[in-house]
Amino acid sequence: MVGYAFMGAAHSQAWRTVNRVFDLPLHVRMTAVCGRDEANVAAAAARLGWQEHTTDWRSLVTRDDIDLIDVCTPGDSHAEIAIAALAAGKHVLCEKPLANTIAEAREMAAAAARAEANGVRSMCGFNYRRVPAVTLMRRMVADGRIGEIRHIRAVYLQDWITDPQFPLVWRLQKDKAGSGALGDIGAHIIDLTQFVSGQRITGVTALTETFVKERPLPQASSGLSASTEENGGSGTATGPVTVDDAALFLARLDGGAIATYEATRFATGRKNGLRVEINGSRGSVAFDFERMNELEFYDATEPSGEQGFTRILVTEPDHPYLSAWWPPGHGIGYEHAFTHQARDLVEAIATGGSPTPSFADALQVQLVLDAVIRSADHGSGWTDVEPILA
Ligand code: SOE
Repeated sequence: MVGYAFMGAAHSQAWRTVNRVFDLPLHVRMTAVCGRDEANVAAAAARLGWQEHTTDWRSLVTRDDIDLIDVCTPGDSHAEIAIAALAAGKHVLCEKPLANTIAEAREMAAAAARAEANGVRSMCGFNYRRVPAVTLMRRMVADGRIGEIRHIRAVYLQDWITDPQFPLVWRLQKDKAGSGALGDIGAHIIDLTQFVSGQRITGVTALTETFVKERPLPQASSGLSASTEENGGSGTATGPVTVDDAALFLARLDGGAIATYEATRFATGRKNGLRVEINGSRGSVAFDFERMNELEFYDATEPSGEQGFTRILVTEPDHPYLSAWWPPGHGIGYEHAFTHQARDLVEAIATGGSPTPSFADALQVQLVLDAVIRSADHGSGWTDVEPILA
């Protein structure tokens, strides 16, 4: 694994757990973790359960005793690491968004397609697909339970940078992150809604905003937390925020649905408010991450007078992934989606399956992000999503 902050910790938890919960044909050995700082990566290896640590990711991709590289770094290094790993015949799991630019994402998808022909698998880490309620939502939509899809309404709301004194961490720098709320959390709802609806976004009209344009430089940061103080002194230097704080857009999808999307880190009081509602000709489904063990379902074919949103408790052995966990009615949490992701990837590697979302799927999300940015840059004009086969 390369990188060990928030996502690295979540992925490590998954790798530690996956064989203890799921019966899989392969056993995961957590061989080595890589980071830039020797002391910090050594501590991370001990804390997260990796056998070795290194500061040189290139040494990992050429090792014979390593089969899979898990890329948990900021977006600016995804392409280089993932392409080198694929070329060396290693399976790759890469965090989202796939890359910082369309050019990089295209190169990564091409590298993945070449490697796939040699039995090498790759997957992009859109973890929310593997929340059981979301997987169930997709199944119900595919089974026609809500009929023809008309509306998709998706928001991803956080508030961790509302304080203007919150430092300029890498997620607020375009050269490191590619974009702001759009790529970090907007990418999740783009992927999730396309996954659940089975439709793809073809065009958008968008608006982005950066509310706080200058922030204190961080002295130390890890994951989503950072400090502006070092050795007891307070940092005074500031730097420009080069990404969006919020991104809103309308979209059309290829199956006829129309959609609204909102991604922001300025929704005061909303911590991880990912909510998706889909309205169809026969009913509706709605998911809210803050109630992640539930799915709301409205069946418009029920007799009138008996209709109403039903709360399905997605905690039963019949539900996706859940027979491996706790007895009926005992819920799961954020980290489980990562374990399910690890499970699906390991199984695909073992059985020769094609894991999803593939790098090509993640490239398509990247093309939507790019259309949103182009639309916002041109006064919200209607902008087509570039076709995947350019
Ligand atoms: C920060 O906004 C973040 O950690 C994202 O990077 C993750 O993808 C999301 O799952 C939670 O929030």
